[in-house]
Amino acid sequence: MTVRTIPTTPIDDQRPGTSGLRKKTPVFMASPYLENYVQAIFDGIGGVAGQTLVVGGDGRFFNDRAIDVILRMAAANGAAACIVGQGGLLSTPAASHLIRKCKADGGLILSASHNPGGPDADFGLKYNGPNGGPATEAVTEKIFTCTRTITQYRILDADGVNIGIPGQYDLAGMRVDVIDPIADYADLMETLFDFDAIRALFVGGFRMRFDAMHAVTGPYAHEILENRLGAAAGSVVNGTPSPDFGGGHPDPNPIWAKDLMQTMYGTDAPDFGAASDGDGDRNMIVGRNCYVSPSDSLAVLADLAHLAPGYAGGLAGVARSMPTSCAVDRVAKAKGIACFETPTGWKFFGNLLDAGKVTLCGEESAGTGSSHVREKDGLWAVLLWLNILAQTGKSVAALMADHWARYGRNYYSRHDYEEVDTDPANALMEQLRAALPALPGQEFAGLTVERADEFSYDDPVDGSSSTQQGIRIFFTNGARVVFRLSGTGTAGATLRVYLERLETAADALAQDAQEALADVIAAADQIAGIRRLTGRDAPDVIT
Ligand code: G16
Repeated sequence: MTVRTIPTTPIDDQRPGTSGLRKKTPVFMASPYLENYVQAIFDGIGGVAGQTLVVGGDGRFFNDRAIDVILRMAAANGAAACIVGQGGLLSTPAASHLIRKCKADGGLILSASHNPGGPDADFGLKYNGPNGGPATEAVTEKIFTCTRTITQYRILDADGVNIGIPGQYDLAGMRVDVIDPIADYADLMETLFDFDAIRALFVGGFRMRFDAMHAVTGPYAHEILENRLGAAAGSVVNGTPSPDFGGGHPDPNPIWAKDLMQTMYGTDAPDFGAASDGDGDRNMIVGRNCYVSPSDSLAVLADLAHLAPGYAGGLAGVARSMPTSCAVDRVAKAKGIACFETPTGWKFFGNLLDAGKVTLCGEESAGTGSSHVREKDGLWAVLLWLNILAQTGKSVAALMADHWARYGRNYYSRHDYEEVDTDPANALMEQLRAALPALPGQEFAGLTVERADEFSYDDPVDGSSSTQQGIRIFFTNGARVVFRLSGTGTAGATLRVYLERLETAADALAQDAQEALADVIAAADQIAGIRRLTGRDAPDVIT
């Protein structure tokens, strides 16, 4: 086995986005694209000599071959050990847990999350630090700098190890531990939730459907929901991970999890429905005839988390990304705990969690999580919901009605315009930015602008500052619209328009969200000229 040092030159487009580097699969497969980026990660974090790394991914097309390259490069760069999920599988939250549990120096997670997988679809890679969380902006910037200055990468010229069989292997002096990807994570869940109470729920005839969307959470859900908790066999559907996610789009929202929605809104629906995404960090919650928006889910979990043993002592504080609805803010206020508002991206929660300032965090993009790991966690959210349902004996719809009656309802929706040409998308944002000072006082679709700004964030823990994190327009009636360009797409630009309005009148809490937001939607289009600038009549995805 020899270590080869291969000369290379920088590749232009390796700037990480909201969550690592995501590109079309053929881009990653064209050597040395992956090799350059892996070497840049290693160099950007100051080298991996003597380090232990966790490596795993969501099983999408190219996952196994990419892991083979990463292991041979880690060995060639002097890493002491790599811990790899059997078959190259690790859900993102399970990888975060392993990094923390094994006190590893960090991890490489292979996923493009909710984006489709396959030879012509998407691939991604990100680095998580020793706290188990996504690299901070500062580390990400160092990695990016290394992609711009790279001159060579190191790789072992050898056969890799068989990651299909658990065991301990040696790769030119680097230990490779191939482990069961599920057991540690499932054990962690048992420490947080009342498994006996949830088991009793199922014994009593409670029915659920968990749609794993042919992605990584399937084996985790089979083990936890069916084997450990006794949900009926068949409660987990689409539970076998496939490299192209069964040809589907593993994004747990009402559009892409349509089958689950139809089941939950059909006759004889189960009591509870849930879905997770490609890498298992997102979740969707839906009761019988009752879809729960991610922002509402965060608010309900913040309100009732104390019903689960892991959170019985209460929450230190909560955090949400800026575009997430303000529903959780009122829960925090009622409980007298802090509520932080961060930019989009789970990496921004890491410092708050590490410093013990918050226990629960969440985002409108179907992500909720807690201090148990440093990633959002799909199955964790499902289990917390189950624990709350078991303790209260109420249905999802009844819990939502209770919540809105107490706190009011933040009608909320996100409209996505996907694969818009980059130039008009950038022009739209530029025009909005330029218009900000003149907006207050103006009226659009019957709503008057109170204030308008561009969100920036000063991290209260490390003092770092992040600017241009979304354009916000607040109306005098308390409604809000936010405009951002997504940082996770792989083709063109995705314009995200986040719409929100608080309603407290008792007889107006059960409206359709799009109808309740009709004036905010119209105002957003008038202010930003969405139709005019993008040429689109309607959003591609509404969540
Ligand atoms: C990632 C980030 C999330 C973010 C989401 C959408 O999630 O971790 O914090 O909310 O992307 O980001 P954007 O609006 O920039 O597309 P995931 O599940 O894709 O890893």
